[in-house]
Amino acid sequence: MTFLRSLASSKGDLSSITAPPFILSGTSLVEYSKFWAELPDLFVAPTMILDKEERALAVLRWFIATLKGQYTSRNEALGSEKKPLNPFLGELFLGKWETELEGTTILVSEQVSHHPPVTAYAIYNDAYGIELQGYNGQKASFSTTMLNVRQVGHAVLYIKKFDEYYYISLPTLHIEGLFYGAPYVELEQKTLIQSSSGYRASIEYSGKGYFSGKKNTFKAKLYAPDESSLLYTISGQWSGNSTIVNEKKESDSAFYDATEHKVVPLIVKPLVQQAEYESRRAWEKVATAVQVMDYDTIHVEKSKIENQQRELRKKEKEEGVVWQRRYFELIEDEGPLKEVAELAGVEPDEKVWRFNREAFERSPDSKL
Ligand code: CLR
Repeated sequence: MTFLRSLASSKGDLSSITAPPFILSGTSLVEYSKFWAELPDLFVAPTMILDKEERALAVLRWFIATLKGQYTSRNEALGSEKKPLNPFLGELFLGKWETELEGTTILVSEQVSHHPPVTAYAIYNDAYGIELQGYNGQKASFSTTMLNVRQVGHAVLYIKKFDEYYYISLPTLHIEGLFYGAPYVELEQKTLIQSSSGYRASIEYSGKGYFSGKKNTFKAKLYAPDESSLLYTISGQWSGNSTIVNEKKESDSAFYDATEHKVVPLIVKPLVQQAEYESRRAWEKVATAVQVMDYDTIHVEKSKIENQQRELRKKEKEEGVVWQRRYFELIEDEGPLKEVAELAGVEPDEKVWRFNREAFERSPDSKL
C-alpha cells in the first residue's frame, strides 16, 4: 500500500517512486538503450536491400523485433518489471556487439539530463553504414490501478548508402500488476516510422482483450509515399509471432517470430577498466546490495552518489558554469531530421540531442 501511495503521489516523476526492495533493480536506466540493437543481424539488414519498399519493411521488422527486449526482458530474466536505478548526470554506458557476420556495432549511451531524466544514445555499425541516434525521457501519471508512462523523445535511423532517414516515435506504455506486486509493461497507442523516402509505417498496440485477447498485440500498416495506398498489414504479438498480408496480392506469410531470435549479449569492459562515471562501475556497490536485498547498504551507497552529484551542481553554480555533456549536444534541429518529422506530420522538437562522434573518438572512452 505504501508503494501504491508513493506511485499516486509521484507527480509524473518516476525517479521519485519508492519501490519495495523486491521491485528494485541494480541496473541503471542508462543501460536500456542497448535494447535497440541486441539483434545486430536485423539492425543491419536494411542496408543490404536495394528496393525502397522492401527496405522500409526490413526497418519495420527490426523495430518490432526490438520490442521484446525493451519491454519484456526484465520479466523474463527477473520475474517482473523492476525499478531501474536513476542515472546521474554524465553517467555513461558503453559497449559493443561483436558478431561474425555483422562485425562491430558500438553503443554509446549518456545521461544528458538528470531533472527531468533524459538519456541520449548512439548505436552504429560502420561496416554496414548504419546508425541509430535518439534520446528519451518519461512522463508518468497514475490511474486507479495502473502507472501510465508517456515517452518523450524519438529515435532516428540513418542508412548511409541510400542517404535515408527513418524517424521513429516511441510508444506510450502502462504498468499493470502493481497491486499484486508483479508489475509488467503493456504498450498502448501508436508509433510511427517515417522514412525520408516517403514510406511510412504506423504501429498500433494493445493488450489483452482488445484486438485479439492476447497480450503484447500489435497491428502495423505500411503505406506507400502517396498516403492513400496501403501496401502491407502486419499483425500478431511483438513478443511472439506475427504475420504479414500483402494488400495488393491478398496473400499472407510469416513476418517475425520473436521466440526464434536470440539476443546477442553486449560486451562491456570489465569494471576495473571502466572510468568512474561509467554506469556499472559507479553503481557497483548498489547493484551488489540490491542482489542480496541489503536495504541499508542500498540506501547508504545511493546517498553517496546523490550527495556527490549535489556537491558537483553546487560547485558549478558557484563557478557559474554548466555541466559539459560528454558526447552529446543539444542543437537546433535544422537538418534532414526536421524534414522527416514534418513528413511524419509530427511537431519537430525545437532542440534535439545529437551525438558528437568526433568528441567520443578523441576520448579514451572509445577504446571498447
Ligand atoms: C526506457 C527506454 C527504453 C524502453 C523502456 C522500457 C521500460 C520502461 C523504461 C523505458 C523507463 C522506466 C520504466 C520502464 C518500465 C518500468 C520503469 C517506465 C521507457 C519504471 C520507472 C518503474 C516503476 C516502478 C515499478 C512500478 C516497477 O527504450
